Amino acid sequence: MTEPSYDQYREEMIGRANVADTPERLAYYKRLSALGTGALWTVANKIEPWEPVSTSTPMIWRYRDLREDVLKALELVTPEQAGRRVVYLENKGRADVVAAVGWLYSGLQVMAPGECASSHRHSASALRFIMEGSGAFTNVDGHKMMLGANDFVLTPNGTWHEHGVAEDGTICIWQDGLDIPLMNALEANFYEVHPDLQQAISYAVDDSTATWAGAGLRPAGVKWAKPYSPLLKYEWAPTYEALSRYAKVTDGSPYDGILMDYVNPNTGGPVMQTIGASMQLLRPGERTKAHRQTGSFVYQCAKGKGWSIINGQHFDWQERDIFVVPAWMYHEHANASDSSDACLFSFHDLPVMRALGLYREEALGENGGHQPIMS
Ligand code: 1HN
Repeated sequence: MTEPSYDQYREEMIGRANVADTPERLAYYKRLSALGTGALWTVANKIEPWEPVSTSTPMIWRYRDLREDVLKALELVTPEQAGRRVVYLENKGRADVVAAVGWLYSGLQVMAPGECASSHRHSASALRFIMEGSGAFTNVDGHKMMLGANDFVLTPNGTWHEHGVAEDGTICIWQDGLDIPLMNALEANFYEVHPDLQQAISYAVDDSTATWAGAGLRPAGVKWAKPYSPLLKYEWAPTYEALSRYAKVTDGSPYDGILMDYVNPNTGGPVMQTIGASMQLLRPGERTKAHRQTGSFVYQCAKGKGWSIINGQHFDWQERDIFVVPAWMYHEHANASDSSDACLFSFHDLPVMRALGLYREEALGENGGHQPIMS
């Protein structure tokens, strides 16, 4: 067995640890280790990097590569056996915590007509982005919702939820997004199966969208005290219309084109406490400038085609492809079409960054310099 060496972390700079290994020091480190301790200067530079060093890798999962094997799961397991019939996305650098990027989990769930998975709840906050099929539904705390392609749905932490597909529907595939890795890192993750397996439908179908998605209107006298959005389903048609209308009156962001956040209509803030989500539109031929942020992002192309450059790597994407941007990596997006829009759905952990006072954003300057962006 080779002896450990700490020389690799040395830095030739005042204020940083710079201690060479000597036989006497190595023997000392060994004694400390046997006592369940260590010399901070051997690890200080590693645990205090100058800036965030993500262990996640920029990655893309192309739908045309995955779809057949997602459908194959229908033959291999029932929702009863599997609990959730899902193919999850594993980041090369995050396999140990089952993350797609950073502290975010993502997977593709498939259900056939007439199937319904059992109701449960957990500390993790969750969302769905519907990819294909008709007749999918979800029931969140008794609020049943019918789901169509590109609809965005919340199942906030602590809410009972179950999903299924109506008898007269078609095979449905949707993307799940959760903060499970974060909940496990915080050692705060609980899970419960609903005592009745299937929960009752307690409200009119789609009542949450009917109540809270009014264009700039709020239902008078309706109180909402929970820490997440009372609007649980954000439909695609009004989302795309909002982006298209906004695009007519703004230049948009140099880094993101026409970017709109899904919001909690009760507060104007993010949809859930730990996960935020956005939809952005890149106009025909649009190419954005590079920026980077603290926080991790999972993108899904909802419309059109284009490419992104993430940490210097080029990724071509088209409808339904999913790709990730790890924390503090420069990224820029481009619409590959000169005649139609491209839309990117994304979810991220910026609410966590902001709540903890950790949010930062920086632009890559023309000359390669870095410029902080205040927001
Ligand atoms: C979950 O509850 C769902 O509700 C999907 O469909 C994926 C992955 C890990 C933990 C809980 C769902 C999940 C999940």
